[in-house]
Order: sequence, then C-alpha cells, then structure tokens
Amino acid sequence: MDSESIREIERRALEAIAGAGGKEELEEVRIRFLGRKGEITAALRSIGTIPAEQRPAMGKLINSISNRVTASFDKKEAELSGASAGEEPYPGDPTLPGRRRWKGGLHILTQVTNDIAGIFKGMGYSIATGPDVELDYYNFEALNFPEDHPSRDEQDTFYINRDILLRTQTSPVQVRYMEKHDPPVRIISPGRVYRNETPDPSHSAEFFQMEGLFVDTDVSMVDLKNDVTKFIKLYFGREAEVRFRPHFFPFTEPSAEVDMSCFACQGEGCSVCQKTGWLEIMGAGMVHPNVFRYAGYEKDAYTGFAFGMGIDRIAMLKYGIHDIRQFLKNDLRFLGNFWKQKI
Ligand code: 2NL
Repeated sequence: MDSESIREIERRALEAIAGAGGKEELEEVRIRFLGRKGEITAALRSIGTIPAEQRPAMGKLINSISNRVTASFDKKEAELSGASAGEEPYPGDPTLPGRRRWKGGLHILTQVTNDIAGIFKGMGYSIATGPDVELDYYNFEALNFPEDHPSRDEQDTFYINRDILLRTQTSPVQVRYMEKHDPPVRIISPGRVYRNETPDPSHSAEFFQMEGLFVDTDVSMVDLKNDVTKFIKLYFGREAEVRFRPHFFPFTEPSAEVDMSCFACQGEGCSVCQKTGWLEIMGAGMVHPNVFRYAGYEKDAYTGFAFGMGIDRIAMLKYGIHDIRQFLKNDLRFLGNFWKQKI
C-alpha cells in the first residue's frame, strides 16, 4: 500500500461515481469503494501493516480521499434525485399548501367609500374628484356662502392665504364639474376634507365626505328622496325607514337633514341613537339657483338636488367605532380588524 495506489483508487472511484447512470449503479459504486469491504475501507485497515512512522501521513491521505469520494457521492446522489447541485432537498411535505403571508388589506374608510360608491354607480352616478387645496371661490363663494358666514372664519377653515384654502367639503369638485359639463349631471364626489377643529372622539381636523349631485330638467325633491332612500336601504338594510327634517344650507333651498331609523333598536330608542330612535345620515336639498348661476348654467333651465354625508360617521355607525381619530392613527391592531382576507 503506497500513496500512488491510494490516489489511483480515488481516481477510479470518482470516475465510477461520475459514470453512474442511476441510483442502483451509484449504490454499487459506493459499496465497492466505501462499503464495509470496499477499497478505501480496506486501505484504511491496511495502515497497521506499514511502518509506524509512515502511518500518520498515510492515514491523513486516505481520510482526505475518503472525504472527497463521499462528497462526490452525495452530490451525485442529489443530482440523481432531481435536486439541484449543492442544495439540501426540501425537508417537509411538499404536497402541503403553503403558509399564507400577511399582506394587509384595504383601509376601512376605503372599503366604506367603495361600498357607498358602488351603490351610487348602480344608480347611474359617476365619480368626480378634485384638488384638496382649493380656491375660496369654489369652496365658498360659488356655493352661495355669504361673505360673513361663520365657517369662512379662520377658526373653522385652514387658509393657505386670502384666496387659497384646504377644502371644507367636496362641493367645490361639483362646481368645477358643472363649469365643464352641461346637464344631465349625475356625480358623486368622495374625498378628504379639512376643518380647523380640536380633535376629540367625534371631531377630526381631516375627515372624509361623499357628496352627490343630480342636475337635469325637472329634477324634484321626489327624485332626491327616491335616490337617498334607495341608498340607505341598500347600504343599511331594507327595513330602514327614512325621514327628512327641514334644515338650512347656503347652497340648497329647500334643505333637509336625512335620518334613518336606528338599526340597533329598530327605532325603539337606545344608546346608539341617544334614545331618539333615529340616526342622522346626511344633509341634502335642492341646488340653490345662485349655485347654478355661478356654474354658468342657463337661468331657470335646470333643477337639481345635492346631498352630502360624512364617510367617517357612516363607518362609525356601521361598524360600532367610537373614536373618529382611530381612522388616521395607522394602528394596525385597529385597521386589521376590518381586513377582509389575510392572504
Ligand atoms: C352635510 C351636508 C350637503 C350639499 C352638501 C351641494 C353641492 C353643490 C350644490 C349644492 Cl355643488 N349642494 N352639496 C348639499 C346639501 C348638503 O352636505 O351634512 N354634509 C356632511
């Protein structure tokens, strides 16, 4: 037994491993070289027969050859199993479905906006949007707000300068739309609005609104009640009853506030409706002729209705949320409650 014949064994072993065409053939090669009576095993055993001073070097050589041949064998075995070279085979059950990742979901206000918009789209409305930073003209003047109206006060409105402000409602979107489109007009305008308010559980300096506008020849209060009632019944359930209470807005005449019977107590009176049996859902009315004039519509040619609701308020009612500030805190423990699917 000399080092040259040991190296010759390695050469033959590596050649045989490389040439093995299948698992059985490879196993035969393994037994021939690494098995209990294999050539490399025999060489290790024969170490006792050589002079003692040569044993350490020879042992080292045979071991390194044994390791190289074993590694080559493992690699070839993995190749024959279909696994790519150098990679561990998958240790689990590859037929099990994969673990699902937490991908997130739509913000609850986005969901509520989409749900409400979906109902109005089904009634023929299309969606209009516009800038959050508005001109005083579109936000107040064209909507027939008098010069000294309290909401024009800096206490209530965020002004950028004398003429530019953060919109306090989405009506300016609709004024802009009317400037560009003659009737019939049938739009909803969802979006973020701003008011200079100290936040508390029912007030936020930024929240969301959805307004609606329908203008044509001979649109009446009946059409308003019809669309509003249809929306409320579709969104909250058909057992909901709807009532209009007289109100005032500068931009509509007549104006009304719209209530629905409390869904928590069916109108009996409970903590949700403050014992009144009714929940305030939106404001509405017939578009003031001055607004049509500002929009450039032909005098007395058209009538129309408009309505506006707070999306946050609707979401709070529908989902039993008691603090409007939750919506914009980005606390996933809150937002995650409303995610439909954990994909
Ligand atoms: C409310 C009340 C309302 C409107 C918004 C409107 C828009 C145009 C013309 C006339 Cl362009 N009116 N919008 C009308 C009535 C009520 O909102 O309580 N919103 C939260």
